[in-house]
Amino acid sequence: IPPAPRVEIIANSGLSTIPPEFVRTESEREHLADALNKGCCRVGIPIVDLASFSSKEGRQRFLEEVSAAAVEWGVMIIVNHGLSEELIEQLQATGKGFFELPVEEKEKYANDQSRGQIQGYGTKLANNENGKLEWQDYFFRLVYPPEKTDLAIWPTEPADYIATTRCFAEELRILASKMFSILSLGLGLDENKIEAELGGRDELLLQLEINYYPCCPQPELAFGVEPHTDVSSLSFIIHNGVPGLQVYKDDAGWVTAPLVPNSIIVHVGDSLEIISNGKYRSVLHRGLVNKENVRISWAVFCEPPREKPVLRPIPELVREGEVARFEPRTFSEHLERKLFKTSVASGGEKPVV
Ligand code: AKG
Repeated sequence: IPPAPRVEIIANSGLSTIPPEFVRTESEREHLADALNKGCCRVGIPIVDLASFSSKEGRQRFLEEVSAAAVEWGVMIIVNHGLSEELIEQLQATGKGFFELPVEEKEKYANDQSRGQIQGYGTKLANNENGKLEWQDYFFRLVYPPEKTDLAIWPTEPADYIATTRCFAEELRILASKMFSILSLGLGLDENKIEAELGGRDELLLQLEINYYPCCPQPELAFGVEPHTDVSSLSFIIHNGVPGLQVYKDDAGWVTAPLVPNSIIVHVGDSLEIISNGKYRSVLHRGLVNKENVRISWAVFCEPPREKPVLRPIPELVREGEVARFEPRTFSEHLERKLFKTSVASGGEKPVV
């Protein structure tokens, strides 16, 4: 099967209307034009300052704040996260540099989805019942732990791509552990509990996806990424300063993520929702595109290993009178369930898993 046509090529071909396979159904695109024009909403995604974790006085309040954000929103924006501004700028420059290479160069790193090989440069195939495509190309790679990465297939251009990505992955791994500790303490659990349930310090994997959303002549008809929840435990998002990410909140609808300098957006994913027995919610989110600016985002998915451990609600969190809301499953089984149950979530309806 030939790879799907690269969205970058379609976008640069000078079309003033987008091909029909990118045009979303009417129900999917309800209020999409409003969302594009509206900018920020009356309620905002919680912003939390990680510096408070090490301050004695503010610590308890901080734990409650983070926990509440994960309970009520399933997403938060973190500042003072420990990654230097310089490292993030380098990450952004190398990712942008890679996508500025000619398509033929990027094709050298193409994945082969027909053989189940999703690592590499690619364009998503239809992932929904209506066969619609997303206005996006991507580069997807396992980046941590270092001994499981295959540097031979990482880009050699830009020249510092590999060094920068490795350094970023090391730093992000430290941040992920810190977030797991905070989220464990916030539920009254032992500090190491959540990370241990997800496979432990040595087993968790970090997958980096660089999402490249070209300018779109009809942004009110398309999605950069359709509504979905992440299968990961936590996902960390950095972007190039172009708005587009929206998260769904029950009482507020779709909320646009604001631009907060030097911040990282953190999503709760399905794996954490399962082990927390639904206390932390896996956030439904989507990505919009626009006419004027290319949007790039770096999403790091922190995933448990495929076959072990079994993900199940942590017994201490299933309190008396409560039921376990999720059946035990391995990560691999969860992926399979989700594939079969992908529904056309549009007006904020969360796919059932
Ligand atoms: C994903 O990669 O799963 C995303 O949702 C990307 C979010 C974004 O581009 O901000």
